[in-house]
Amino acid sequence: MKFPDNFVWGVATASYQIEGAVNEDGRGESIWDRFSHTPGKVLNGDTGDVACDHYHRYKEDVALIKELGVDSYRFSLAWPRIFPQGTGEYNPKGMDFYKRLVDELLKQGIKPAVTLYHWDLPQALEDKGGWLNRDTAYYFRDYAVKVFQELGTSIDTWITLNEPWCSAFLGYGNGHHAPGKTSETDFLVATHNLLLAHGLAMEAYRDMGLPQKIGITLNLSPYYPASEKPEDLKALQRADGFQNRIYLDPVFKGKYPEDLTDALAVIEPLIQPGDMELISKPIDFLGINYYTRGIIGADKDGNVVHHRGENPHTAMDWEVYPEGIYDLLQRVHKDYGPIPLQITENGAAYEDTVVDGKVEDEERRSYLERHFAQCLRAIEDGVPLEAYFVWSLLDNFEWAWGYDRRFGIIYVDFATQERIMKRSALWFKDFLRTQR
Ligand code: IFM
Repeated sequence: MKFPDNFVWGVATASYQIEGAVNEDGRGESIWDRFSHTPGKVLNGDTGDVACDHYHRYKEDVALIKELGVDSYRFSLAWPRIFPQGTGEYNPKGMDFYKRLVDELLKQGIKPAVTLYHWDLPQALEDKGGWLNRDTAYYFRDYAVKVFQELGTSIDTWITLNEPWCSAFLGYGNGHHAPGKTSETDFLVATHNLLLAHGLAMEAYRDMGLPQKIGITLNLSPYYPASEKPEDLKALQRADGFQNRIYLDPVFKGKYPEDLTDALAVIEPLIQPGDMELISKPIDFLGINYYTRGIIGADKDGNVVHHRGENPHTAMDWEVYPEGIYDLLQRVHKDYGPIPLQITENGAAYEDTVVDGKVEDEERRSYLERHFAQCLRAIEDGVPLEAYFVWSLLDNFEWAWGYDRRFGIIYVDFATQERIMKRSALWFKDFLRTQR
């Protein structure tokens, strides 16, 4: 496999999943602190209180990133470190942590790719309605402006939101994630406010005239029909609408999908003049997080049913389907391009064990290799894919699964905080050498 010379290789993480230090240097409470400390919400009662202790060990972690030989490191900022109440008083000490991290990355020649929002909303804003409150979008814009001012041109790539579907649906629709609300209507309200937040940050960024790339990251899934029966095809269209097009269409076309009539009935009254223009402000690239495909059919009442694929599944019970990343890239390119694309997350959880100080994670290594091959195939077939980030650098706090699901290419012993490069990391390192 030989990727283009200017292709960007990276590894990715997110603030709440790795930082720990939740009470240090003036950080405010986030919805994930509150949620993870609520009994029954997270497997084994795990919390992000310590996580990978990255807040204190960031230099060691940057050294590992350097050793891998990647070009870029994608991480997110914890909004409540910077504005402990979400709005109002700024906390320079919180920002200083990210300045130290960015300095260290630049010192090591690694390009910082920063996500502004990877789910850790300040709890104080949730207390005012969170993403159900339109004001949150404006608070997000103010937070983004402060970050742009403080970190400015030292950042290579900006990402406004990570996976708004997860924030909206898992957070407000089915309640699996913080803040744990369960309402279909709320999912849609949150969707619009999140997209508005993205649009407002985009506008502010362009107004500031900053030269670096900025985009949004969506978790997209290629969907395949369980059969060619009309009812299955109809279910497929609906599933694709609620997972993919409900974010892609507003961002690229400035409108919500017309076939989702029940969703539109909720969203349309929320749209204020100018909203859709903001949401569809041109982005420099689209970030795509890909993990698996969906096989969709209908039940006897026409409801969407997810079928199980025949290939091996990961520890998340997600089917390994590398061709899906190719199909997805082609589809986005065809339906929404031309637009540069980045795979901002791809990876797999497996039950890793340490034997004689080593972690032989052949399944993860093979998962990565097979997905790389499909990415290269997409590039060769004309898709403007410019970057790929492995999820994740480190084993970390996997949200409602706590520390039970390991996605890292670097093993973390959470009792001692020892890091061990797994076989997949060593292979990735060798692979990167062949690309130089
Ligand atoms: O760990 C998450 C990440 O925070 C967002 N994308 C999916 C990953 C695996 O579930």
